[in-house]
Amino acid sequence: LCNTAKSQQTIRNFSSNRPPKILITGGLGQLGTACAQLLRSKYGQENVILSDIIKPSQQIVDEGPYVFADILDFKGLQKVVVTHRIDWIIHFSALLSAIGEQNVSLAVRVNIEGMHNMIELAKQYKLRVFVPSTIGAFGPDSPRNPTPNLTIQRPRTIYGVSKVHAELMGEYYHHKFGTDFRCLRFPGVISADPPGGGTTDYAIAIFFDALRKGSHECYLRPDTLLPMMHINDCLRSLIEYMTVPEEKLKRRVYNVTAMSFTPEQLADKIAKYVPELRVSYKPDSRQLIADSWPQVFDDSEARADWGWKHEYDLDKLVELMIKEVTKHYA
Ligand code: AKB
Repeated sequence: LCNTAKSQQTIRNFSSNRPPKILITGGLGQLGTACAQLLRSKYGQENVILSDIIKPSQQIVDEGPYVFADILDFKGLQKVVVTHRIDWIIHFSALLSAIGEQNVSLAVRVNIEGMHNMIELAKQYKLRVFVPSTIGAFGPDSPRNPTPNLTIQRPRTIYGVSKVHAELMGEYYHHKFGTDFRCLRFPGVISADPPGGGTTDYAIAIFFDALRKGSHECYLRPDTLLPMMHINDCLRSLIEYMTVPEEKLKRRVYNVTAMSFTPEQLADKIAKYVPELRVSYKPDSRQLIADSWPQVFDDSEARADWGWKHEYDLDKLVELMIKEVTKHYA
């Protein structure tokens, strides 16, 4: 057997002789489509169902199954799970930190009620469920450099509060009902598919601005140190974590990261490719959020328990982003 065939066989043997059927919620957000592409290459196109409440482009439909699913409609979700015989849910739907502050009641509905539906669904149908958490689940009382896996969590954004809630609900359902809840706390995720409404998003916008107009106005101070990772590492950590045998997991919620940098350090690296780059700094309300978040994220438990290892450091990340963002303008 070639390696791919061998690993396919391992996957099949691991989960009752067939690859898992996977539902991704919030599928048209920053992580959904790239995640679906990776999972489809591993488990087969038809086994990964992307969902959202947004009308998809033709390209999304051509790439594989896409369904309407409203995470606030429990019956609708049950129907999707039953009809498609879902085994795993990857629950991406959420309002991020900055946008959540602008619409707290919507964030409560999407991030908290949506999570209740997911965890209940996972319990009822015995699904493996992945919910991303974030560096935003920490707050000004947490140690910031480094921030360990287990420490004080008193976030000051509704996004952070909803993510601590998700972590606790998932752990509770795991202990009480044996639900296979898995959660990684991600740092800022850098991708050429723009996100929306985060505090770490300057680190994406700066690439687009640099290549399009040679200048960027940053809403954070130049010395704001935050943990970050490239989307390739983020999705690889997710997929590796989803396939770790249960007995290897010492906890259900792990910190993962790749690096930490400031806007100034990032701008210096980008200037190697765009020497004329000018960056000005005009901190706004997102500065307060960033100042309450971890500066350096300690992910040693993920590295020790299930072998997490990042691939992209700052130099590699900038090189790849310059390539990918350039393609957008080609
Ligand atoms: C945000 O900035 O809100 C997100 C995150 C770090 O969770 N990117």
